[in-house]
Amino acid sequence: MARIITVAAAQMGPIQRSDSKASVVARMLALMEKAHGMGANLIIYPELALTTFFPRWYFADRAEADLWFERSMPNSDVQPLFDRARALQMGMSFGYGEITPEGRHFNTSILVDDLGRTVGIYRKIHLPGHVEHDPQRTHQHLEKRYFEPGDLGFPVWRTMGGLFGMCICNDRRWPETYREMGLQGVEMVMLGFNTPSVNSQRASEAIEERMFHHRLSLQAGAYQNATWVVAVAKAGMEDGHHLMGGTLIVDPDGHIVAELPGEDDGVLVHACDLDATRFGKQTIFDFKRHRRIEHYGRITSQVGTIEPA
Ligand code: CDV
Repeated sequence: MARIITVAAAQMGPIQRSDSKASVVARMLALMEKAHGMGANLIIYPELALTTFFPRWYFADRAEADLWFERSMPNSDVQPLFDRARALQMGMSFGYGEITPEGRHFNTSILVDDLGRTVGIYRKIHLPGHVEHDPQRTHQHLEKRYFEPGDLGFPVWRTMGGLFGMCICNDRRWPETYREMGLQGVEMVMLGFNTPSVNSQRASEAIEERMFHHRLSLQAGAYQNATWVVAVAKAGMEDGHHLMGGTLIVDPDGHIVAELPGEDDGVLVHACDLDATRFGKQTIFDFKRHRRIEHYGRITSQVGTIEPA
């Protein structure tokens, strides 16, 4: 029997530094209405969906960046999203900068179920970039300055009739991300991303190459863990810096089943059968039968490469 969740990957075009949060929320609401009209019961927005990708801006005084962060979730700015999603009985996930009551900073995504209840949050673990201003780069990527690595691991939640997990942008390039969730039986991994179309340390790298690595990572993660993967871009020319698109949905066999062209606000909807994860999980990636953890010690005991003498 099929267990269908009709998912909407809600790509967002650029958000300029000068854009108000109200205007961004209005755009997200318009995407939600469109997704509902297309039959979706879960909508996923990008990483840092409420603001421009602010880690490209260097503030000598770190606290000046705090204006980009949310001190509570939900809050009055985003309440219309929560209200409308609940009225439409639509689950929802989006990314935002989080400041905790203790003043800690995270790059976070929230998952809300179709009854409007917060299921959980995920805090980005693989933070790319650097801490200090780097004049060698074509542009700054200061995630390591503004966020600390997530402290919640990679949780998977049983909700909305399935097993759901989240990761954020650079996390998608790391096999450990998917395997941590795969070991909890994940059936759908949701992620948002802001990926510059230029490699700040290798200007010759073509956007096609960056798109190739994006697809490769998502497809491998889906196949090797027999899970759906839904990846949602913030795209286009943002504050003079270009972010690539590539919003897409991968099935549990690793095939891209839907992909959104363009770099504007747009919705990609696909009916995902969560039971399609069964075959892979019960055969070639039946972890219980086939994993050989006695040979995997380095994966958790060692960070960098140690070459043999
Ligand atoms: N927001 C990101 O995590 N971006 C990275 C870039 C810097 C490579 C990414 O993995 O897409």
